Amino acid sequence: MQWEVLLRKHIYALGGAGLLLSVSMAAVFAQTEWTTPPDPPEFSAQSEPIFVSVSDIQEYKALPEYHEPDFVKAFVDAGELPPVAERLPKEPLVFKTGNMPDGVGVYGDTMRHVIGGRPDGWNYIGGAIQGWGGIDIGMYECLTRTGPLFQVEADELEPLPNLAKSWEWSEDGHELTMHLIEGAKWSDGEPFDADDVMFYWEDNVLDSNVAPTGGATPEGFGEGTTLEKIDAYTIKWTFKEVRPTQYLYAMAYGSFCPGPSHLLKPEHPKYNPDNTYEDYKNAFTPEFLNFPVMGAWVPVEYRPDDVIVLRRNPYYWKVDEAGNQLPYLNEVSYRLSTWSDRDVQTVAGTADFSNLEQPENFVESLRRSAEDSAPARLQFGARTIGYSLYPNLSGNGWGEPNELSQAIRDLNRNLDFRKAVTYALDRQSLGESLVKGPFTTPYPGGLYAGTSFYDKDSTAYFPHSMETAKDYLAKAGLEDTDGNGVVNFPEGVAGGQDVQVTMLVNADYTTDKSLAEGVQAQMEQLGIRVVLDTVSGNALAEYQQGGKFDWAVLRNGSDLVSVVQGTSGLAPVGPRTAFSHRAGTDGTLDLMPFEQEMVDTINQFIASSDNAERAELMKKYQQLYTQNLYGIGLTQYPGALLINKRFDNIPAGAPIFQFNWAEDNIIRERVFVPAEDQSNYELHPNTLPNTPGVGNGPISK
Ligand code: BQZ
Repeated sequence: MQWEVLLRKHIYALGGAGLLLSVSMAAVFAQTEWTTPPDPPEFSAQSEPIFVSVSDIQEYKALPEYHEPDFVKAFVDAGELPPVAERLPKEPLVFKTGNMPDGVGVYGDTMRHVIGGRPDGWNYIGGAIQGWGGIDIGMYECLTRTGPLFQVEADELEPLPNLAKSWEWSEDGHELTMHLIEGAKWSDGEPFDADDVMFYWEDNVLDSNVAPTGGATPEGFGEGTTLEKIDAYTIKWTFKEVRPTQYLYAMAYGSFCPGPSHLLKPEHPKYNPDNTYEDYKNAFTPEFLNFPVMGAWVPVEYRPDDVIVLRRNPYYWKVDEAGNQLPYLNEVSYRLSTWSDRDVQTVAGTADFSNLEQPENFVESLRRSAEDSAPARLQFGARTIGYSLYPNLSGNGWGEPNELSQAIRDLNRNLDFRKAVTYALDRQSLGESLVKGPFTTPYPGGLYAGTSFYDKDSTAYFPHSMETAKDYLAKAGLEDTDGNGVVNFPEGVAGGQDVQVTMLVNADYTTDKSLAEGVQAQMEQLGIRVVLDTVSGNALAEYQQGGKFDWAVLRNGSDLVSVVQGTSGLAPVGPRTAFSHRAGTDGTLDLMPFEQEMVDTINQFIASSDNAERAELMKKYQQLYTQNLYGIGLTQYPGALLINKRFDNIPAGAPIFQFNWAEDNIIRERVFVPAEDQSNYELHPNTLPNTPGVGNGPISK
């Protein structure tokens, strides 16, 4: 088989690959109808991380001198920028040379991304989307950082300081005092301080009219948690739980990345009665250039359906140990194309970065990358990409279902119906429909076989059996009374019509559509009609958050991969925390008993700092999830990092997805191109944000 030859060149025995596998024989199920999942076929991660301590990666300290690119120095000499030392905080974040695979870098060059998303605005905390693919990760910095944790020893795991440079717990463990980096500035020179943090918390997270893009909700930080400003650079959390270190992960990317309050506050309806919340969310369209960021790069050009160009942030608050202000790369760009094209262009060398996550592209990418002349290196990691079918479990109106959808919701809440669906799924053939070979493996649902909390014996797996599936369908009271091959609701339910399910699918990915079509075909054999509702990524978020679906086929987030990142997404711990079960129109969550047990287990997990207890709680969670089919797993497979060979400082074993995506994990602000390998690909060489003539559109409002 072609892939065998290609793989052999690339990979060897599966190692830890940054994800520790723990197998416990302790919890053995009482033998029932389900089994444990089949052992995945041998697969290889190409390289393993070099495990370090958090302190090996970075520290905060003042250095004797600082440096900047020559072209930036020209702006200083022209009086258009303050000297670099004045543009840096008192104690910048210093990346340690020992953790840089290729050491201190040099300035220059650009990293060219291709993405399938599209920007609808820069107000990330207000709910606007920038198109994904690392744009937001490069623009918005968060209190803590977890992407690079793939290289941190498992027993030393805790989020990296970031905008919060240090913190300490009170004696009683209910208070967490955090110290923000002092003297850092937004990319427009305005100071960053606690007012930015409090605006994000009070007027975006706590304001239920705002849906921050990273999905933050108050419950994500614990029921009843409060946050207060102590002074310009000090904030204090107060939790009901004792020392819930878990929430430090929620203060990382996605859910606690403050925006520039000096620009956003005047647009927020609380401070500007002329604005609606929609006006606030869309206050900074993609045409608005030089949107102030704390990130390494600033948007300076936007051409619809063509490109977004970002140039280095002259006030970026991180340096290397030689005092060089980061980033080394002067520019990053994002071609607005498709996710599949990202793979194709990176393999071909016309782009520089891709998370190879669509199996349809695996073999061709492997073939090309195996050639010595290949422009990009390809590095497979562990199986951290997975898809599930999520039945909408709300029975009390979330998403305002019509009569048919309400009847489907009621079926979704019936375990016999969910068992019929899971037994009808032939996961092996679903995986092989994406790519042949050792990549995919049947995925039962729940925690991934790779996280350190995974326990095979706590994982219920219902092997494919169409006969058993049909038995369960009958048990759920469904029969094909009109003989058209599709079962009908019982008399008096939805007029006894055919059981027809609307299934939400992300239109931006070939893989999502392939899987959905596979599920649709297998459900047809079972006797359920599935209608695909295929929507673009930006619209998908609204359908999903709005409950506008009967079923959804979704690629899973970091919560099921790492457990500690996005933990509040593991169960409906609050009205707006779970993918597939949110509060109904009356604001209440109609949890089923097993869901309540899942919520209690997650809350206990978050409140516990005892590792043994946490491991046991996750076994219980896995049993509840997989025995009750909270989500119905489909397939799971590894991703591969594709990066152009000219870049240095790419950490060994960086997974494309674990605590976060590779755009965060590889620490792009430390990535550089040796002088002798630098390209002429920069689109706006020798320019800086907030300088006239760079891109199209206004420099500021
Ligand atoms: C990676 C990622 C960086 C979002 C997005 C996209 C959105 C989801 C998810 C992935 C894209 C890439 O994923 O597929 O490889 O570059 O951007 O953010 O799927 O539709 O809403 O959660 O991260």
